[in-house]
Amino acid sequence: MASFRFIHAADLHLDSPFIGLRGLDDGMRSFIQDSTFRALERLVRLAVSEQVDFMVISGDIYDSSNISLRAQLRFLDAMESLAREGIAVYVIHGNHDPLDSAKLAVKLPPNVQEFGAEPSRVTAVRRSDKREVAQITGMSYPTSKVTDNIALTYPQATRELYHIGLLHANVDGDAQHETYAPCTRKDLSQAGYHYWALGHIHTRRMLQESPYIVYPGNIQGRHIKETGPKGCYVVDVDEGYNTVLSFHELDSMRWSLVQAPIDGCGSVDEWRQYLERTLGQVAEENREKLSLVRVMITGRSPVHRQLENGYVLDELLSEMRRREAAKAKTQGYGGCVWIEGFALQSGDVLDLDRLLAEDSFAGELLRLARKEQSEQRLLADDGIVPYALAPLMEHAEIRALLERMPAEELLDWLRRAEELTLTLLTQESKRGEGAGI
Ligand SMILES: [Mn+2]
Repeated sequence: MASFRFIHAADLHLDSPFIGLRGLDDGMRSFIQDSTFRALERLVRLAVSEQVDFMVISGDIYDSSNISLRAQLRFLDAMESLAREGIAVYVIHGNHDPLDSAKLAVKLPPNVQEFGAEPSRVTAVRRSDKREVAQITGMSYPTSKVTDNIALTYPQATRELYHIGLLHANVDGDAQHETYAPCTRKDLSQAGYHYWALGHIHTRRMLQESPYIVYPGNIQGRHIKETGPKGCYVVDVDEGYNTVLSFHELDSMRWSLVQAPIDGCGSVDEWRQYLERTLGQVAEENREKLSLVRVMITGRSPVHRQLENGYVLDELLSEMRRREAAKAKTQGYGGCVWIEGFALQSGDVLDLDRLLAEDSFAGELLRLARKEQSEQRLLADDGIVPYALAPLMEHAEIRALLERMPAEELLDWLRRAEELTLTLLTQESKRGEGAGI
């Protein structure tokens, strides 16, 4: 047995299109557009500087089955750089880049081993002395939709060498991702491998340590649901097969949710100053990166009424973006903060506890809204949301949009509706009192 080191990366999603980002100037757009390529370059540099023996990539190298030539050529470049260093790369393809994808045949250098549509096994060697160190088993998706438990078709481990399984799959049914190649940790443990190098789930996750079952996450976040540091694992295996993982960041721009409560703010400008300070801290913490943030506006104060009025936030957004774009032109994208959007979840000043206990129409409404704000209720046939959406569901295009809408967005609507109705109702009763009714 001999010690060795490898990199486990997955879900590169090269040339991801970043659709749906609005208000970008050309410079910012191309910086964002190139982010997956920059992460790939960093991955190559890391492999060289860490002197790894080989690299495994667990699927979704490319972003779509209609693979761009640009993405293929960049990947080719990266693989050639690794070839010059004598670093072998073992690759499987996933649901985004299955074997039947339309791509031009760019021939990869011989240091790259791509697995086919059936599980197969190859032996990896240590770079320095060519000693055999690991058995690598993997298979690629033949088509984009693989719904069988393919993990069960992987051959059992032999007694020789360290066993690594490359698998693009949804392990233990993560509801946030498509359930391709569904399997359980138990299925994987039974194969007798030492390390399952997974891909597909974009959130970094160590599912188990004995054997290791690991999602490294993608190498560059692509939207607001992919927050936090993104990168890959460098894995060290010693003579006794003791395995140590260390995570390395590869992203050059980072998504995050930023809370900006309005509690205690007497004016929009007071809140704006508070927001500027908060974003200043984000910039400070990410001086080498572009930060892409969604500002969550929470809390209660009279400022809510002004923010609810649309144009205030629209204008603030475009001004803050304009300023950051100008800053980027002079000092680069490191330390810039781009607001992806505002999420208005705040409310006017209301005594909710009193209202909840009150025997009034507003009280009854609040109790009903609270009851509906659970995901089970949201999806229940007799819930208020299906009832309220029924007229819209008759329109085919709107129905298609609504059916794709995540539950959290529907909950957001419900909260906004609750807030608006309560504000109107309580204003109404205040006016009533004033008029002596
Ligand atoms: Mn993926």
